[in-house]
Amino acid sequence: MCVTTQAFSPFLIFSVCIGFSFGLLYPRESETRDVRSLDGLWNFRTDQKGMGILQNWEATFLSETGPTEIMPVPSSYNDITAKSSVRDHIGLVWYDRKFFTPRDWALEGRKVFIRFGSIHYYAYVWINGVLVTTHEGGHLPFEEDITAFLNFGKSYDHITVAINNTLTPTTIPQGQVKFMNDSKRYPKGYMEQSFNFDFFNYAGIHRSVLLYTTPPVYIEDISIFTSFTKERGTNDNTGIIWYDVSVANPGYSENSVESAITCRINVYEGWDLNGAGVNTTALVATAMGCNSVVEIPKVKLWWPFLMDSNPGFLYTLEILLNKDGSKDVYRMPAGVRTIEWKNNEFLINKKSFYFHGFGRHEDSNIIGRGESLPLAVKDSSLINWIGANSFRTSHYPYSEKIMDLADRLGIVVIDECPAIGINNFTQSVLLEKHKRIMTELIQRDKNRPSVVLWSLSNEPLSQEKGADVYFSTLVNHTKALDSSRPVTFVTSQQSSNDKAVQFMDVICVNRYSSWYSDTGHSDLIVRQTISEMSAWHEKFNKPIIMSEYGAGSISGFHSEPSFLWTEEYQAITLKKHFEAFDILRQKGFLIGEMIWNFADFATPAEYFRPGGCMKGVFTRERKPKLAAHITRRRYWSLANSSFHVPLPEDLLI
Ligand code: BDP
Repeated sequence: MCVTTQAFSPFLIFSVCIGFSFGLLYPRESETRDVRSLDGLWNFRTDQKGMGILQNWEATFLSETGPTEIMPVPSSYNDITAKSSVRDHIGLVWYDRKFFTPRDWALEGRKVFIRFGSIHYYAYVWINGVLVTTHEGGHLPFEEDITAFLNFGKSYDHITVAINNTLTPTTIPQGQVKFMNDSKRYPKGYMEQSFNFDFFNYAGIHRSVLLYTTPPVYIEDISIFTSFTKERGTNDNTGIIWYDVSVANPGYSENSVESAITCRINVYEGWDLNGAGVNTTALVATAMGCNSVVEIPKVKLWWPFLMDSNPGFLYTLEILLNKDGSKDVYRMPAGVRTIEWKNNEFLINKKSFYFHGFGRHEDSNIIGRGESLPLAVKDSSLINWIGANSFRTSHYPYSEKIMDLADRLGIVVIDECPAIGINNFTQSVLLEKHKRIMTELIQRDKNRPSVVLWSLSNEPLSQEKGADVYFSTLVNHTKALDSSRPVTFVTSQQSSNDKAVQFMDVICVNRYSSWYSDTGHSDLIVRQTISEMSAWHEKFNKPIIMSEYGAGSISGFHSEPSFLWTEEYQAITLKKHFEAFDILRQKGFLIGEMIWNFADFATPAEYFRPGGCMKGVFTRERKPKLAAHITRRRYWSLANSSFHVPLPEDLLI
């Protein structure tokens, strides 16, 4: 949908495009919807050379096809067992389990969907032996209407999922499988998988598997766009939410009499993190129509953490759909905020916002990239402790649970697509896939107040032939879906040779001064950082975020004078960058600094990495290194000087 906001409000004039014709709303219970989880212990087995497909393993229970293991869902499968053959498996793996579908789910023309939060990388899904859907690409949800395949209270249902983790030059991210043909050195059929990234290629059913129901005519999608305007003669603001509800199956009628579809929107103060009901006394605004605007008097704005004493304020948007006898109710969180960007500034709610945060990974011991609520909450709490106001979902979209916490806590997010290290830009198949994944990402996260910037890719070979056409096409595609947010990608090239930065709204640069170049020479960091960032700004006149910098340290390694891999060397590296950033901020175009990385994370077996990438300011177990304390001082001091936030009393440094 493209709306000209002037049509709804006399105070604002600009047009913005939001919305899609298909939907993937997060499954939430309501008076008209049920949700059931299929998380739990599934059966699992690896498959050699696609035998399972040839032998139709989906037609029977997996345990009847050969030996199986017990596999928790959600989780990466790699680190769950004690077998390297599971950890390092390349190719297909299989999962199955039984479940029960209630009899009353068959009543009143209801529909039943199955929804996967993320499967990495390629998924096939069978219900009772019938292939119901396939999906390519990890980190994003997909769903299917499976009403026609279920047994509804008669007997159990059986679900089988096969997953292929193989990455190729036309997957996103890319990878290569190499067959080793030298029979003196390798057994027959030996293969190795390599990629253009350093994190472990965890695979499996990474996020929750949910069954949910809808009425026959149902709310398929909602797009919102928010703004606010001063109330005349007061210090208050009126919040404005433009919304667009798309309705699925609108032609359905119980008694074959055509009747109109009506939508009513109620806005309540506050949001229950489980989306379970509302406090009716907190109703603040209401509107009629499936595509309209609702205005909130004396609005409470969504503010980033540390910019306001009440960050992350959310309203509940309640959508009531009525068609004939069929009703549907869906509730979602909504934060009212604006974003703007200029050549030297980023503004949230018309105030200058400076990103100070991290690149992260979804990564931890045992569960790999599996979704974990305790971990998501622990990480949010450490982000809070350290005084970060933002993170980048490096190098793929994060789970909806992490994103929900960011919305609720006011943590600002740069939302990144899984296209890391991509190259070979003349393949249209890659571009088409990349566009589809951006569509799916925007579809999932378009309504989140925390998301302020789309990142198309991390460190593509953007100096290569074709990168200009490729990235300008992607920018146009992204802006056609959402013109309300700026677009970037993260470059590791030089300002002199990069072909894609010219199309971006914000420049994000990764640089490892004194680590990957001039290793050990931390005395060069200030000079090099200032001259490089200034060169980018001089050439492109756009705002810059230093999106990665840092050094590896092994927790417990110390030396004075500092030396590579010690906690002191990592701390000095960060401190020297802070010095450079202060000078660059005076020059007026640096809008953010993000340390690589929040926590240590797993990598493939590499002789130059001591058991993982050790650039975390926290260990993989989330214990603070010296760098965490240095960063904590820095980040709280930034909040103190910009917004008079008091420094924590327990700062150690
Ligand atoms: C950067 C990559 C990041 C790596 C980092 C490193 O963007 O994914 O983890 O290098 O090598 O270039 O530590």
